[in-house]
Amino acid sequence: MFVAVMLVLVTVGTVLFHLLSPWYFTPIASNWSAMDTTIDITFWVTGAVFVAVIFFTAYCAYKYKYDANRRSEYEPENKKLEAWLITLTTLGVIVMLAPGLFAWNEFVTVPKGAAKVEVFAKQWGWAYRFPGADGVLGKSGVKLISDNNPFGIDPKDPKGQDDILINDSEMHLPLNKPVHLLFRSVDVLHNFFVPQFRAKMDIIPGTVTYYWFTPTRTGSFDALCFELCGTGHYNMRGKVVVEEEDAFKAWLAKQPTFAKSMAKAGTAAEKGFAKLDSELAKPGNKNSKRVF
Ligand SMILES: [Cu+2]
Repeated sequence: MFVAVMLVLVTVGTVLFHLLSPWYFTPIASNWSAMDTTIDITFWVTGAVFVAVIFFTAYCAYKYKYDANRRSEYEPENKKLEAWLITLTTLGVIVMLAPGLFAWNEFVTVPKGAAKVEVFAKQWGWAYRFPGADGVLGKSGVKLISDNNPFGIDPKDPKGQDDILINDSEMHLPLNKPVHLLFRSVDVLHNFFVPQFRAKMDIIPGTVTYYWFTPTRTGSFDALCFELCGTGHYNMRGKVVVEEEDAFKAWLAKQPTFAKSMAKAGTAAEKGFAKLDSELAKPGNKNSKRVF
């Protein structure tokens, strides 16, 4: 009897703890409430099975307690019980998996007109690229990456000239506008996750992965790398600031385009060379000429 009562109390306590606990998902800030719904359904199904199994165990502990006169029964097959168990298990699995398939279908179907933004992952930080006035991201490749061109954008592609580069872990997005995030990695596997957006995706070197979402409330949200990517993984933080469209546009207008950043890098290099040349020209300097 004691064991049966304890089992029931632990079960009731566990369910109450889940229902009354203050620790749950952080409040959502995107259109992906379907993610929460699928997880809630899983909680309901697994919760019901958990309660049923433990209550049945408690019932057996009480009903079949030790009795010196009782003979044990041997029943290796019970077709009726097996049919019930298989049917119920199948139903439970379908109820848990089917809603996820609908949510996934929506997740990988990007709505027309969603604004493209590239998320650029590297050990250990984030950078971002907006497509600029033409709405198209210029061609890029890891082989083109250099000190002056950290995003590896093809300088010969005219569509890349107006691309806006955010060489910083913080990016801004406009409120209530669908965004199509495209993910590139320079080195290893990463994963871009903003808990409030309920969306995450692996970032794989050599390919471009994506997801889309619509930010539904303003605020500043932490972006985490969700794939163990090396010793600096824990510190691979980003920030997404969701704000009204005007504030977003003002922020974007302050960011440099690819053409501008290349020109700036070029001028800086020229200045550097000029300084070097004057140093070399000083009397007594053994290296009379630079060789590059
Ligand atoms: Cu990472």
